[in-house]
Amino acid sequence: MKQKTILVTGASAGFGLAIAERFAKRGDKVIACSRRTASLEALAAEYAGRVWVLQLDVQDRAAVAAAIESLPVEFQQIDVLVNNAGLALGLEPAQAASLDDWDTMIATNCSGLVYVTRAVLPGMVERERGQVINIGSTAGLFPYPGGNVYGATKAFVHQFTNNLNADLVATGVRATCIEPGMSGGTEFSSVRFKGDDSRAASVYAGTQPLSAEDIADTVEWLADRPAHVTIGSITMMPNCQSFGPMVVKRKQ
Ligand code: NDP
Ligand code: 8X3
Repeated sequence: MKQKTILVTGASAGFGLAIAERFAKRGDKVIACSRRTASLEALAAEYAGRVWVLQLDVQDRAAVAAAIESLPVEFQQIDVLVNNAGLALGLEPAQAASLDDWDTMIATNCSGLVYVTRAVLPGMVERERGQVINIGSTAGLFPYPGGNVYGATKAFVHQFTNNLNADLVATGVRATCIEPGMSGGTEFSSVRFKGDDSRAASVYAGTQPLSAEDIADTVEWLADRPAHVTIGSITMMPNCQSFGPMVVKRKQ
């Protein structure tokens, strides 16, 4: 298979690190982006010449444009963009949630994702080749208490992916939204609960959640589909997770 160039946002931890490592290991070229760079540098040291480290806050629109513009020539022809950087903050009901947390989720999960996409897409369309793989969530499909803005940002990711495919029809470029459910072994819940690691661990107690490797499997499979195949979305859940009934509160 031809060597690909893959840009992964949020590559310092969790899904993004597993995805970056998977592609570097199989011989592809990886542009690994996040704000923290220690694990990116470790990856670059292990896979010398195949990993380009990009310290980047996806919320910074000018920095995103400049970073993509100034990639070294051997990393410029991006075949696969994995928009993975994202976070949930808090689980309070909407009437009590922090507006700062809401702003950060919107700025990262929505604005950051569109900044990176807008910077990378013209090159893909010009080359008539490319894939955008967005990491959504089951939270964007199914509501849950406390999911308010986090779920809404992931619903944005879902519909943005659909609308990308509307614009990109017959260009050779396609988009997919992967929508995972409960996934463990990442920093997600620790970030959501602001470092309260025992609360974070309780999310996964007695379960076998999806792992970052499960998500990397799906990204790898998508990247290997032939160019005429567009897969709009993939929903993934661990076997221990399913849907709840509608809630009805009755008067006593
Ligand atoms: P992690 O917290 O382990 O990883 C999140 C990554 O995003 C980190 O590398 C972090 O890097 C990066 N990131 C966060 N903010 C920014 C920013 N402003 N600019 C650049 N990078 C940023 O979480 P997961 O791996 O679990 O989650 C990855 C994605 O998958 C997220 O979009 C999440 O919403 C989604 N998801 C997660 C699920 C789960 O249950 N874990 C399920 C469904 C979807 P750094 O801090 O170094 O910048
Ligand atoms: C992460 C899954 O259910 O915690 O997107 O929102 S959930």
